Amino acid sequence: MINFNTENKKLEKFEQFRDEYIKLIFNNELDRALKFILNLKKMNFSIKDIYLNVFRESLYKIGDMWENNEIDVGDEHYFSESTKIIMSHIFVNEFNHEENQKNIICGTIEGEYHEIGIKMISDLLYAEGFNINYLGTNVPIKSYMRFLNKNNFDAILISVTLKKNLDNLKKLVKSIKKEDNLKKMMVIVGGYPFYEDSNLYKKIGADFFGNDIEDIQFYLKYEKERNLKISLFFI
Ligand code: B12
Repeated sequence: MINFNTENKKLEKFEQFRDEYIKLIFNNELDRALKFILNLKKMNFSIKDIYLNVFRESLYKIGDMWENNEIDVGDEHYFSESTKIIMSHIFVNEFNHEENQKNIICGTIEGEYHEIGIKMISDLLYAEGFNINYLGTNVPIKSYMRFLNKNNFDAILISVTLKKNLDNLKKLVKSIKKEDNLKKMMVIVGGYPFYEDSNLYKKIGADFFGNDIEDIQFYLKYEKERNLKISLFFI
């Protein structure tokens, strides 16, 4: 049973952490911001909590501040780039990675420059042992197809934030689904437009969408077990 009091206290704490993190970055104290984050880890907050409740929530807050003209676009760029630097530090120094043999490719669709969401998902899956090929932003459909045909992937995870980029995503998924050698690869999509419409992924032609890391972990695990059962059946 969920204890709402404990949950509320935890959320209040995270709001304080988020605000302290924003303050440190805007004071140009990147070093102290990094130490602050590493200290949360020492206090036994999980990386997932830090990623989702401190980084993600601070970025959402920055987005609101930008929309309300409280900060300039330069401040917003500076904040997101600083967060990427800190995430890279955590990725290199704080993750234990024990490979589980599943190969995943992650990136954003052509036209899409919002990458921190998919980088978070990709980092957290890496921490779970998935072998990650991270391609970053604005990847042309042709390049995805070339990359997919050269390698053997269990799943592709693509992120879209701006609705205007959904057409490109649909084209990519269509190209993937046409290829016989990619039939077994799971196509997973996510990002802002998928929060609004839980059936959108079907219209796009994808196999699954995830709002969060838990959905994806569960789906990939379930698929793994399903594949295992299928292969055992044929032995
Ligand atoms: C940082 C930022 C930028 C940076 C991005 C830097 C970078 N390297 O990523 C830059 C400066 C490039 C940028 C540019 C623009 N931005 Co901007 N940006 C943001 C901001 C502040 C934060 C985004 C972010 O990192 N969020 C944190 C991450 C962790 O959250 P997330 O993306 O939602 O990801 C989570 C889930 O969605 C999910 N998820 C995401 N992808 C995937 C994929 C899969 C497969 C799965 C399973 C899950 C999943 O998992 C993540 C963890 O929970 C948002 C504000 C906001 N509310 O999000 C605006 C925002 C997204 N931007 C916006 C706009 C309008 C723009 C511009 C058009 C501005 C302009 N006029 O130039 C351009 C467009 C650029 C482009 N073509 O892509 C609007 C979008 C409005 C809309 N809904 O259409 C927002 C909401 C700001 C606002 N309040 O209006 N932006």
